[in-house]
Amino acid sequence: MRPKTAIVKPVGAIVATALLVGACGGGGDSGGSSIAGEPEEGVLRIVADDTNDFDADSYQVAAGDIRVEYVHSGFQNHTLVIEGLEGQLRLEVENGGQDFGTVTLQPGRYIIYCDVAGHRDGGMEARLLVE
Ligand SMILES: [Cu+2]
Repeated sequence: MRPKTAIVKPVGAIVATALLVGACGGGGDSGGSSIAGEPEEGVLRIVADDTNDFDADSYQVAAGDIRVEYVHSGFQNHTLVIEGLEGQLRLEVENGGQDFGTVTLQPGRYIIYCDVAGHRDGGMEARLLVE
């Protein structure tokens, strides 16, 4: 029985570490869908749908060069821009498509929205925390 006990201890430590890492990385991602996956450093993934909404009310990404991935789960035309930085990034999707772009962001709080007429007023905006 003694060897068994000696093996169990290190395994327990590894599991505890994995749980801690998972807790730190999981902030804000309550979706749990396979599309969202693990948050990747420097990548901001946003999903739009036909209810004129993004898949979250707020997003978070590390400052610097950010690859923005805009994914559509519906059919309507949607765009993605950052308030005040409309000239730097404008992604557009429709019919379940995807669009990608890169933008450099300093730490701060931003608002992202869809600039298709009426969509932002209909709630198609979200917060973006860059830190
Ligand atoms: Cu839209």
